Amino acid sequence: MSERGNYEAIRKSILELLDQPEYDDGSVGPVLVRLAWHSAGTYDAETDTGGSNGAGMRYEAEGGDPANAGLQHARVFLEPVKAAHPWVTYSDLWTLAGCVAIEAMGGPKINWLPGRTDFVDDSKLPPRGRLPDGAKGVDHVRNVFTRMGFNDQEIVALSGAHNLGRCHTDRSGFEGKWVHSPTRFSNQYFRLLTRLEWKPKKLNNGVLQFVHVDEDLDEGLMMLPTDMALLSDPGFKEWVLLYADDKAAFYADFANAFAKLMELGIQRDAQGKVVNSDNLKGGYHS
Ligand code: ZEM
Repeated sequence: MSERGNYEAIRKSILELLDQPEYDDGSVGPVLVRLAWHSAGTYDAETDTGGSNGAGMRYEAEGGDPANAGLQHARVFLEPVKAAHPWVTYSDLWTLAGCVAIEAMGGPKINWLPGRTDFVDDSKLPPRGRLPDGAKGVDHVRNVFTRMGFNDQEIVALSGAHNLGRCHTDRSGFEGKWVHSPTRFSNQYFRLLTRLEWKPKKLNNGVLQFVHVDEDLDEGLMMLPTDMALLSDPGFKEWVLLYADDKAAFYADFANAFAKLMELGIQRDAQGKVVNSDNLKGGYHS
């Protein structure tokens, strides 16, 4: 029997590559989550452009967006999975990898559905600059995520992904991790955001971030200006406070919001079959 359509086999292959002792904090999970998010986060609800369909990051127009710096590492890690299961589309692989990584790192189960296409529909290509800029503030964060179709509660829940991974000076200009255990999904990001004292610090490269200075630690923790923005707006702050206190609420809301993120721009019929992946006019195949 053909393996085509056996997404359990894909999940297994992804799980097997997550632990990489030489890479960052020992797992490629965080950067896979970021790949999934950036593949989908270009979506614009009004024009129905962008989103994970098409896996546009394979091409320079989207892959070369400075916001996507570093994500080539995530794509390279997934190449053996694609090679072992050539029938899976990149757009399904990247989104599924993010979900599998979240679950494997102790996060909630994400409802993920297959069916994305790798056909690139030129009329759906997102311009650069659709992804959020960590140096900005409240209005920017709200505008970018409202454009995708998210409300304040969903924006804050999604931001809890910064419990995972770290910033790399050579990718974004920011440096450091948000929590001490960056390969373990939890609500620690919200707890630290609300309970520690954060001070602005200008890095040698001129980039401004926020740090918690702890003399007992070799390495301090960090927050982006956009993370701090979640505290300075009442509409965001109420959710930050809730998620700091209520891990179960965070897990449930994160799972819903991340599943919704992975579905942006994907239209399905009542049976869950994608209806806008076939017969794309003017598309080309990888
Ligand atoms: Zn992030 N993110 N992000 N994010 N992100 C980084 C890293 C990671 C913003 C942002 O500028 C940055 C969401 C929202 C927002 C992850 C997941 C999700 C980095 C560091 C920056 C600068 C990149 C580097 O240097 O490698 C901004 C401004 C956001 C909204 C306002 C959402 C939503 C996410 C998923 C649901 C993850 C997992 C990482 C860690 C990546 C890694 O390589 O470790």
